[in-house]
Amino acid sequence: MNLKFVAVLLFLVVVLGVMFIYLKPIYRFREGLCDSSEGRSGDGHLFRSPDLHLVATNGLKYPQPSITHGRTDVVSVTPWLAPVVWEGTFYPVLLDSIYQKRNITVAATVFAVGKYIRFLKDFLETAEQHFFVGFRVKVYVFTDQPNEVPKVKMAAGRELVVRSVPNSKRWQEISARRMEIIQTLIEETLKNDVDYIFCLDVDSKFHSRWGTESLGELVAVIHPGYYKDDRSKFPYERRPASRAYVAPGEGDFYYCGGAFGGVLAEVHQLAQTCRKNFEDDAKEGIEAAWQEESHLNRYMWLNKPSKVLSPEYLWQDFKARNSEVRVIRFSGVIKNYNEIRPN
Ligand code: UD2
Repeated sequence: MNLKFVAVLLFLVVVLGVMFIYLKPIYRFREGLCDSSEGRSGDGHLFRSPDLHLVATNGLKYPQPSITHGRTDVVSVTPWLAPVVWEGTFYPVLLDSIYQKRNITVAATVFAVGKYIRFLKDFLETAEQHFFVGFRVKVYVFTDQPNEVPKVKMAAGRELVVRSVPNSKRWQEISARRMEIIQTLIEETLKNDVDYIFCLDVDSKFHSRWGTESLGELVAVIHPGYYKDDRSKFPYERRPASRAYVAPGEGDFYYCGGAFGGVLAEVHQLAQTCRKNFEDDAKEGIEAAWQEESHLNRYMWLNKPSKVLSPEYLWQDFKARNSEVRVIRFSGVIKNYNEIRPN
């Protein structure tokens, strides 16, 4: 072997060694990023590659924050810097550990008036399986038929409270009056007792985790019917005479009336404002296009939600699932409006 050959060989060994030491972590980093977009279960196991994991002081492993982490196929932050929660944008185990330390209580309200009582059993049973499992939960059912409320076994720390409300000849009235009842519930019962509240439609079922990732000061859910549309297509109230009016060119998302929430003070403010605007409109003979949903949309335009939930948090069973919707957490069941509504 001549000396020249040995020198070249040595040089190559050194270069390859340096490449191995410095490039391996980069390769693994990329590998981790690729893994991060696959194999999500919706229940906590987001990542397969252990290489990226940092060990927190409490022993939890979770991915290092990264601007490229998460989703690139959907909007995951608003222009006012509120997160838009999609599967893959959060780490449930970490979030749960943070809120467990705070020992929070979450309330849910649901109205089952007239024939809508038939939806209650599925709603309650699936909430037991998926809604804030492992946390203290109080579900408030408002109904005109308290004796018909199904007996659903609640886990330890979870409670069902049934309250009577009158029926009405108009479904619009039943739907819109929820704001008034939520306002009163917060004022008279929940203050000092509950940390967060979610107000949900009864004709719906949970299918997958709805948990701490949804918590925020003021939380709105993007309506599954309009999340791909331009704002000009949103069914906002368009008559300037209504207090729910949203002018052309205004509006961020079209939000659902069927799910919203947040801390008590924020939801109280929302419910009080929507109720007052709905009632003041009624005195002038106006009812917004989508009742309290229209008022909620006006409210959220003026008071930006601090957290926005993707349509995973209120899908509609009659819609085929789109590819960006990796998990359906809660969805409205198919119903025959003519048969169940009082008018
Ligand atoms: C949308 C909204 C709903 C509401 C409504 C406009 C979603 C998924 N739904 O749904 O929240 O904003 O537009 O008013 O965003 N209810 C009864 N008994 C009745 C009628 C209604 O209990 O006879 C309650 C029940 O909890 C129901 C809710 O009111 O889930 C809303 O009524 P809906 O489901 O008929 O309203 P819908 O499908 O038009």
